[in-house]
Amino acid sequence: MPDSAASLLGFDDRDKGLPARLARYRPSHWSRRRFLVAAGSVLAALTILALSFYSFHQSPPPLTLVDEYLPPAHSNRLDALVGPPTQKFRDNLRNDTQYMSSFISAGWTNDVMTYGNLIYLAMITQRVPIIGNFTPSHIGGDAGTVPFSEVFDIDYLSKAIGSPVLEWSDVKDPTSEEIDDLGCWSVWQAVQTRESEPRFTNALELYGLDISYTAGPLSLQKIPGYEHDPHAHFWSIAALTYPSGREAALQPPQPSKVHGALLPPDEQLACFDYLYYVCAHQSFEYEYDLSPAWRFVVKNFRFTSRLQSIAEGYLKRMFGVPEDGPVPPYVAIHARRANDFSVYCGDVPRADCFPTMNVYARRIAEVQEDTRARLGVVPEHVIMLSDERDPGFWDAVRTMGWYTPDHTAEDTVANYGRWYPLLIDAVIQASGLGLVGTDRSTMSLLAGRRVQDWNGGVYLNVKWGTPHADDH
Ligand SMILES: Nc1nc2c(ncn2[C@@H]2O[C@H](COP(=O)(O)OP(=O)(O)O)[C@@H](O)[C@H]2O)c(=O)[nH]1
Ligand SMILES: *[C@@H]1O[C@H](CO)[C@@H](O)[C@H](O)[C@H]1NC(C)=O
Ligand SMILES: [Mg+2]
Repeated sequence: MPDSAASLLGFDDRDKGLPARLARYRPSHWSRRRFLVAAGSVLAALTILALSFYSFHQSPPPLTLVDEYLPPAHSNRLDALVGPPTQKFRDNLRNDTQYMSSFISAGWTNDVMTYGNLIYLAMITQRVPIIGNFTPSHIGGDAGTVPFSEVFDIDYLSKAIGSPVLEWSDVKDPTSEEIDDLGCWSVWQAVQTRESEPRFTNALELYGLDISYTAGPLSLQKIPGYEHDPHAHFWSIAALTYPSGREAALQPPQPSKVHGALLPPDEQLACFDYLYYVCAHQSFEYEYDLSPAWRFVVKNFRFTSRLQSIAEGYLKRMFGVPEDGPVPPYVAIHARRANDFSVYCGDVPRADCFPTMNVYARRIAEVQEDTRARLGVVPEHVIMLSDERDPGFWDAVRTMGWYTPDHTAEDTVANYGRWYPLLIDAVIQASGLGLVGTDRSTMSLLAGRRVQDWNGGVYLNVKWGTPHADDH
């Protein structure tokens, strides 16, 4: 039976050996008497608080809102730079501001998510993010790049998140011939076991950045050494941007490609090779409602009004409604069917692997049921968007009475460029009252979240892989 007061309070004497300097932190130091005195004081304080609260209850004191992550003194996003784009990027960095950058190298939606992760990481470390253009991969390497700000309203984004967002073309003159050395962390070398090199990027070619990489610590990986999941946590990476975490992780840098420069990771412009596989809590986190990168950042990637109105023109011509009339409510289907998805079919023939029109029709009916019950609206128009090239597929779509944007007849590529069939399709996927997407497609996923969060609509996915995959 315990007899000391400390034991009665649930403490024991295990830490008697603590040095005197630390003894006051020892729980057993809290004698019963001190506990009673402390409890008395707390009670008194609570009474005073309650009384003052009562006397103020009709006019609560105004709150002072502090924009925690807002880097100081930049209300216009370009104020986060010294001035117009310079020949060498460093000449345009303000000496009172810290920055962050990273690069992309995957399909367009993956790249949107990667920029979202970069911006979120910059927010939580109070740095100004510098993002680059979108680079072509699925649409053909020779298609050229497209600026982020041609797709998304970057001024809106900066205001919405309370932090300036910069593009490389704001920082460094895109026509500059200068090749700037820069020290960056390689997250990729730390989190995956298949390749020894940093993640490939176009940073040299696009921005004239000759990067010397330092491999990140293996502890960046969520499950260190586990070959099937290359995710890292936002805060493990963030730790590298503070002196203590940086010092602890430093190792010899690898030579840059052009100058053979050996540079430790830059402190003013923190940079990382690749931030796609990053999460706060769960791998592939954009799939979950908690996703902070979606909720704090990518939700605010609103299409530019130019792109939105181009897409609305397509919708009106498709539906045969007047140019100055409203677009009727519709449901979009995103059918992802290209070879990078059919490889997952294995031995199952394509026709059995991907969903049939009837499988889509059942999901459309479910979307309509939901909007009827919840919003009192039944979107009758259905639009199919897909990366399928087989004309037989598109014939079947028309047989269902569904609409499709006609990028051939509209001459989209000649009028707007190689990126626009994709961009217009993405806006159409995002602007309906419902999206029926393809399971495991990030393009469906982001479009679906836009439909949910922007339009109050419904997002359902179709499962695929076998003829009965979507049975439910
Ligand atoms: N135009 C057009 N392109 C598509 C469509 N679906 C897929 N693609 C192309 O395929 C790429 C898919 O890669 P990504 O965007 O990363 O999404 P995911 O692979 O589906 O997760 C897109 O970026 C487009 O280039 C579509 O409905 N319309
Ligand atoms: C920072 O830059 C400003 C403006 O160019 C300059 O006046 C100031 O002296 C600089 N401060 C430091 C510490 O270099
Ligand atoms: Mg992809």
